[in-house]
Amino acid sequence: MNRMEEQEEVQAGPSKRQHYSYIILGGGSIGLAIARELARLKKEFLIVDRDHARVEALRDQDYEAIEGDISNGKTLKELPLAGTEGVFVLSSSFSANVKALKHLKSVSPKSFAMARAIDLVTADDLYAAGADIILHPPSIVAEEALTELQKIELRGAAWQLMTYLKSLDPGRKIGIIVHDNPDPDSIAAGMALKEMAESVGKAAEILYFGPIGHQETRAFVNLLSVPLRQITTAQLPEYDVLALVDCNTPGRNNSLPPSKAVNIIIDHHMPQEDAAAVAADFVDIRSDVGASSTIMTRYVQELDFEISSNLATALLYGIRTDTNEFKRNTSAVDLTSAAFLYGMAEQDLLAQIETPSMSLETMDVLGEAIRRKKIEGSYLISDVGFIHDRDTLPQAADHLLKLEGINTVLVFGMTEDKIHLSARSKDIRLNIGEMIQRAFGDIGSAGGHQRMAAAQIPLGIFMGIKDKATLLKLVDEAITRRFLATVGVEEETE
Ligand SMILES: [Mn+2]
Repeated sequence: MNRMEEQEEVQAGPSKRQHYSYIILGGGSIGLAIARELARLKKEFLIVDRDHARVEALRDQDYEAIEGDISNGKTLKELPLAGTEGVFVLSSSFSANVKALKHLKSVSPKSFAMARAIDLVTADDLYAAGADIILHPPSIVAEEALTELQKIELRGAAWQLMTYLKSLDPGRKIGIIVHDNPDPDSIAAGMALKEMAESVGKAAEILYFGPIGHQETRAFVNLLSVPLRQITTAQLPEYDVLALVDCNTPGRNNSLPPSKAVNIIIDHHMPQEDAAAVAADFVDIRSDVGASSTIMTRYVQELDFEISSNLATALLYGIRTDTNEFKRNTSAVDLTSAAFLYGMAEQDLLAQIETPSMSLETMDVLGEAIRRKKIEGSYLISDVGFIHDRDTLPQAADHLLKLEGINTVLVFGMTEDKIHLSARSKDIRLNIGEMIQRAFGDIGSAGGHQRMAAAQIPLGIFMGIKDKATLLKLVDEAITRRFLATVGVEEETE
């Protein structure tokens, strides 16, 4: 093929699509292994190889591939490099890889380059030519490709984030926004980002808008002395750089104005709407892990960043709570991250967080729940009346379940416009989640599982009742009757 045709090929291929997440230079066996993984992860990518037959074979497998000599500067110049997450330089020729890297870094200095080393001796030359990461084939081929790619991506992201933090002007202040009503995972991830920023001399503060509702989270913040600042949108201009952790869209699960631009996004939830709305200088959203704390732990590991035992404790607790003790949305990375943190974390502190001292309101609600309990066989029902904080209900229910002879507990209370219910059961023949769903699903939102359940019922028609005592009485009767009828207990039988 002559040079003219080769250039036409280069232009004809990518014109089909404007943007690729990855570009693979060299479509041999390693290139193909990476391509398969990228395809499985539904990433957009383009393969460049100078061998005509190989390109044809790749296209037969539905990969987007074009012919081009990767050691030629012109080939690199014509590639759609803008906005790519990374470029793999994988040919089997060391000199072609070095040339490709040099051209790549001259036409697109910001491109993240991962280059194949034939042996570890040549790795230094590849670094000198501009490689950000060296892939050493035996380890890639030997290990499962998925974990390898996950590792490569995390390593790439860790370095990109660090590079970004370093590039910020020293005087700029970073505001790290954890979501409204922050949970331990978001706070721990925010703490990690703060430590990373401070390690390169950048000031950072962890910010939140909503209240910290759950008692264990308050214990977590106090015991680990997490520096958190509650702010309002009016205070946002104090920060030059904004980061979102554990959420990914301004205005969604955080009180940022939806039009507000953010600079950093780190999350493990998929964006709800089109991904185009999620834009920042640095974005790392990976829904294949169970916690944002896992992502931050991997960053810390990749960067060989020394962390305090406080941060290790926080991250471990974040992973454990977000994966519900590794029972929900858990991946192998969550477990290896937790294992990494375990030795550094303070176990005593974790134990204290899990058994926090009780707030006055919880104590009041528990007192009320005990005083107003009604027992029907092994069922205990308690109406605690008006409440401010609905998080007090599950805690009261947990305590009441400890009562001798009681297997199932229902505690409920009222806020301005809703009735909140919390149920617990240790009766293995009963699925309390299903029971609550059957009893209240048609008049409110209800759900749960074998041992715990919750429901919220809009006050609706009861709202018209002005007399509080009457309202309480009616609600109490209605809820109790429905619950007992569903579990099959008739009132006043004992
Ligand atoms: Mn989370």
